[in-house]
Amino acid sequence: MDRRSFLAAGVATVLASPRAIAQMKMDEMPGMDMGGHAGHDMGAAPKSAAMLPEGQALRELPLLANEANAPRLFRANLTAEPAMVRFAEGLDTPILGYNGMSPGPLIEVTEGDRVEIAFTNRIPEETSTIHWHGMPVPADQDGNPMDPVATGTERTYSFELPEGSAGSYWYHPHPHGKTAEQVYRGLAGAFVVKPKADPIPAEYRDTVLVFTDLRLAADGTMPDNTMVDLMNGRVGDHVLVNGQKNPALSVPFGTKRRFRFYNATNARFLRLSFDGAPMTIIGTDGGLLEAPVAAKDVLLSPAERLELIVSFEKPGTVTLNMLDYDRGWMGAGRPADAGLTLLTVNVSDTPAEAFPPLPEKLRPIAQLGTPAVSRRFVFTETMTMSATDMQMGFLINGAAFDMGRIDVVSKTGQVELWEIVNKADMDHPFHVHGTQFQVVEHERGGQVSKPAYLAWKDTVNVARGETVRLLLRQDRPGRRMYHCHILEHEQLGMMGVIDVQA
Ligand SMILES: [Cu+2]
Repeated sequence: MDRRSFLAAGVATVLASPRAIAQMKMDEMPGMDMGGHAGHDMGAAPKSAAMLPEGQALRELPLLANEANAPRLFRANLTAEPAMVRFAEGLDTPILGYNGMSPGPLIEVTEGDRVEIAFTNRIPEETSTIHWHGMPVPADQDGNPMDPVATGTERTYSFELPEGSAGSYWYHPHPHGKTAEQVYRGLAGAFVVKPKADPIPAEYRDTVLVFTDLRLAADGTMPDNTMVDLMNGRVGDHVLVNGQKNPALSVPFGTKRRFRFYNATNARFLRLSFDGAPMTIIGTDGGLLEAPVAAKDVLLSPAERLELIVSFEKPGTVTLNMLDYDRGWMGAGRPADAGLTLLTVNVSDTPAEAFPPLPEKLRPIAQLGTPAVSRRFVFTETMTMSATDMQMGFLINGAAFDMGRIDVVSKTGQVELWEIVNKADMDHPFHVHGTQFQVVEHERGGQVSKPAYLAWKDTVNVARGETVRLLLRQDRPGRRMYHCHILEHEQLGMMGVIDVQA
């Protein structure tokens, strides 16, 4: 049965029916292969009973300490390890943390720096890696699934960050078959590369907000992924900001604040707006735009980042809220996100000292030139069922990920046009390792539209039924991954390998 006829048979009804759920328990189904994790419950996750405290002062992410005593060198240790945290009163939650925390410590370096990070994997019985999402690092330093770090072992990642690479990157595990679980259990952190000369006035400060997603069972533990999670990507009960639910920030009125938004969730689409404070976009995944762009709301698909300036012009309460966004959903449990408040800003009636204006020009962005080759990547979803077996696939050009297969051979320094065609019923955020690309156009229903601004990005949402065209160049040789950043989709096959040859 193909996926469409399966949908026609009523996936929502099937998955919502307790009898069907019992019958479809995956561990009772021989041949079920959902990425190697047996025993998933077929139903939508039960709603969490846990109440999380709100309104605590927004915590600043602790900085990862630089242990080097030399200029232009950043040397530090990161350990992935089990930890215990208390999200809800009276409930201990086992998580995975970097240096015991989630999100992991904030890494802050300056373009031109050399980075050496010793990584220790203390996750029991699992391999892991650290992938430097979006960063221009050598392929063998990029934490690919082909380079696992075994439990109980250590390796050092080292790379140099070239001039012009300032941007809002992040780090997370990328081991084969375990990325989704290790990330939702807590492994993700922000990695900010600062420019040598920052055009944004220092008075605006620089506040990193890492959005993560949390689902807690009544006993405080994090439940395993369900069938619905595997189809849609895991969406929890709470969206956290720097590990807190709806924390509070206090500023004097007249404050202009620079925020870096990070969507570090497995699968949650964040359409966000400040109620009562204008937003201006100044940067994307790979750094600053050419000029500021005013925005009423912003959409961050999983793994995307934005830099924003928010003006708190009037005393009172300003909230950062989620708006509705329909990214396509299979089965029961579509999250009702519209109206959720992620952050509360208390704007006092004491006026701030005068803020210097935002510059009209931020930095030049050179357009990538005429492409030497064009490539086409078609996303499809498949679902097959028989009396004893059910298989789902998330495919690129008809194939599921195979670590031993090279899907694309490319050349360093060559500009390429990549056409990402989403023929599936869900949005899929597309990510390529090792470089930043420029989106050229979107096409949907025969309508072609240009992006609102030229920008460096490493992740772009490809809406269902949409085609996104982008220009890209890989400057370093080696094997690079490209994949959907709904991590459950990546796990179920929506990933490929590009071999960039020198
Ligand atoms: Cu996807």
